[in-house]
Amino acid sequence: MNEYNPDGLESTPAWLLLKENYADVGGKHLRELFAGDPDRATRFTAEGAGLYLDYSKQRITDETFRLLIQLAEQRGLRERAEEMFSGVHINVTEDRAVLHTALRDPRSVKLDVDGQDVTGDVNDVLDKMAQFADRIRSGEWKGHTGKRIANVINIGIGGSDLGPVMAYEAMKFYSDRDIKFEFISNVDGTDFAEAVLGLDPEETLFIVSSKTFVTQETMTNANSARTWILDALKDKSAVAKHFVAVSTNAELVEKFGIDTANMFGFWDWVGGRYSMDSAIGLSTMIAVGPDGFHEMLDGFHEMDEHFRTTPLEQNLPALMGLLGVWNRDFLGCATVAVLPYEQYLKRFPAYLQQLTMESNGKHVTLSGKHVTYETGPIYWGEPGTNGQHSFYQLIHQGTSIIPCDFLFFVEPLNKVPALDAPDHHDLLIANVLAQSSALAFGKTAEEVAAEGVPADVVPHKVMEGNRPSNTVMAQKLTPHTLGAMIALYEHSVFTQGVVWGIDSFDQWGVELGKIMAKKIVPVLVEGSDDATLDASTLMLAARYRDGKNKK
Ligand code: G6Q
Repeated sequence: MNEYNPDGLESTPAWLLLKENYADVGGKHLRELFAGDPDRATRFTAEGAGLYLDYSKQRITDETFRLLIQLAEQRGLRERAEEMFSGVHINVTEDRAVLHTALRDPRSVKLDVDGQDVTGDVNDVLDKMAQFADRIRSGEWKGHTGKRIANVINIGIGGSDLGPVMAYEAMKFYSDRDIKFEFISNVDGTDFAEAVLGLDPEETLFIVSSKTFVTQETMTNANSARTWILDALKDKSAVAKHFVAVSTNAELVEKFGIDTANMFGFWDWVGGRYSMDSAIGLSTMIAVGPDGFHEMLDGFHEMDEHFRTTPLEQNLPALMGLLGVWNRDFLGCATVAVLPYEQYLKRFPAYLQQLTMESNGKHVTLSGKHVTYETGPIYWGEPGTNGQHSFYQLIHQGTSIIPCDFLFFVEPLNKVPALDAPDHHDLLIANVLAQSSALAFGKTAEEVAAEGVPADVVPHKVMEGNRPSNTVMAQKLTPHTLGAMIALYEHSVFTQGVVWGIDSFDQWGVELGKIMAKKIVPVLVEGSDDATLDASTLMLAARYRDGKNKK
């Protein structure tokens, strides 16, 4: 294999040919593409790990498809993926391996990286988590006063929060309904106050989830939680019964007062946004049980294997990643809407925002050169059908093209009777199919006029169409399909990062704001001066202080 050149994208032969291809395809309408090639609805599909992808409504031809596959080959996607799976330090700026895939390897896999028995260590933690989860679920673990735990609260932020919240919501149907789950992330005290409102401290367990155990928001919330417990239970030794930690920092965990026997570890090769299937998923495991958690890991692993071994032409994450590059760099689409037609996936778009945008929101290549093309798009979305009654207007008739990912399941988890009315689920699916079709094919002025619409209103009712979308379909939302779906996006993000030549695994962009917040605290609290701060910030801080003093 040629050595990977992060800066070589624009001289890659397939990239140059894609430019020519865009000159031809860019002006074509999906109506025209389908009329000339109805078979594309069966040809532009792929299946793997229980997921079915229809990308026939993307604005591509066979030639575009062929060139995108060549692009992946010429950018060394396969080889880079092998490097990731085998523990090469592909997170270059932090000099770290990127091994979230090892979190879901079967026990039989042998993987030693940098002198560590990775699979062995992963399984030791999983076993320890399972024992603990069982003790909470069975009521064997008691609080300080002997009551069983009825409330589990995860305290964490970013990668130590979004995965656990999303997974809990997504698998609520399978969760233990006798335990109430809450998630505290924001340093805004309201988040804490509302989460503990009405809860009995004697029945509450806090999981402090922080890889570093220094994150300002998490440690502030953890301190409030300790105060809340101690105010009620009046005994320092209660902390050991009401707090456990998920972290890589045993020293600080101990200093906080948590028994390190109740600390669940992970490693620096698990990035925050890739950590929900590590010990960060402890709340998830308590909710769905060790079996449910392992079923989810199996789903992740099946997609990992699909990504690793399936030819690129049929490879779901590679295809989704490449189509994303096409839409971003050739069609010029700045955002992607993720639209799950599944209420339980209501936090999935928020989770994907971090996964995709923190990973691929980068402006330099691995070698530090400024990119001369667009990288990660903005991801956003809401569950269907709610979005249809708000922002879909802009997707249909606005001036920006917004590619959409529609997600849905054949079997509903809740069959709700609706006598004398069509079935909820049939209606839900009719809506998702209607939306992707309307977006692709639209409605011409002639079609609108033929309905007797007055001439002056016709332009307002024209739907231009030609809005691209993917549709991802699975039989049923289970822990397994959830795992496969998350891995699908993880590897699609990876694919794009390889094409763009960027480091998808660092996040330097979030650091500066954190450092500045620390500097601003004394200005607000003590009124101290800081000549390094800008005039606007100092004015706002002064006004805040005045307001505080007026209370
Ligand atoms: C994710 C990021 C970030 C991180 C949080 C929490 O990839 O690294 O979102 O997860 O800043 O960090 P801690 O787990 O260290 O508290």
